[in-house]
Amino acid sequence: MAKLEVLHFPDDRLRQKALPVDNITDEIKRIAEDMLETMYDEGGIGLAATQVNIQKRFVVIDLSEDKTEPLILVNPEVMEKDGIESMREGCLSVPDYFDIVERAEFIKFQYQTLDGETVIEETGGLLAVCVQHEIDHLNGKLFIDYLSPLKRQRLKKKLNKQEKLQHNVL
Ligand code: K2U
Ligand code: ZN
Repeated sequence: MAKLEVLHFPDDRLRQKALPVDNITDEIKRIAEDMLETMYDEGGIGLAATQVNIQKRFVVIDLSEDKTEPLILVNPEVMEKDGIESMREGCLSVPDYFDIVERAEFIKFQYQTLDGETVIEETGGLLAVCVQHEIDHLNGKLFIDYLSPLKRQRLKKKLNKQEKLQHNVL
């Protein structure tokens, strides 16, 4: 197992559209395990392969308190959406920034397991939000893209200020 580097906004590699997983190889399985270790270590509940610069369509999720219920979704797709919900989101690729994002309240989604089995599920709540957040990553989209231009401008100012402070310290 290994901890992977998580890319941070505004890294352009976060904007790439990931490619489908055609063969679920031992390497994909190993990377998924490393992604779970990285996610747990960073205190997250989801992580997309794009965030660790693997441009392939798979994500890991674990909503359990004791980190014992990992979900590995290969080629996840939302099939149907219903309702609207608003939740305060953060992102391991946008450290120290949280804001309200509107998404579908209920989703029907499909994915392949590491065994190649196709699963179709319907869900709501935090899992629905997390699946949508992670699939956005696979499409090069970040939760900050949903913010108003004013909020995005404020975020960029904050990041520029942090970058200048870091340069002054180094
Ligand atoms: O994709 C990610 O960056 C992982 C997110 C997933 C997530 C975001 C919003 C709503 C549901 C799931 C994080 O694992 S969860 C939030 C977070 C952000 C920064 C640090 C720790 C946790
Ligand atoms: Zn994220």
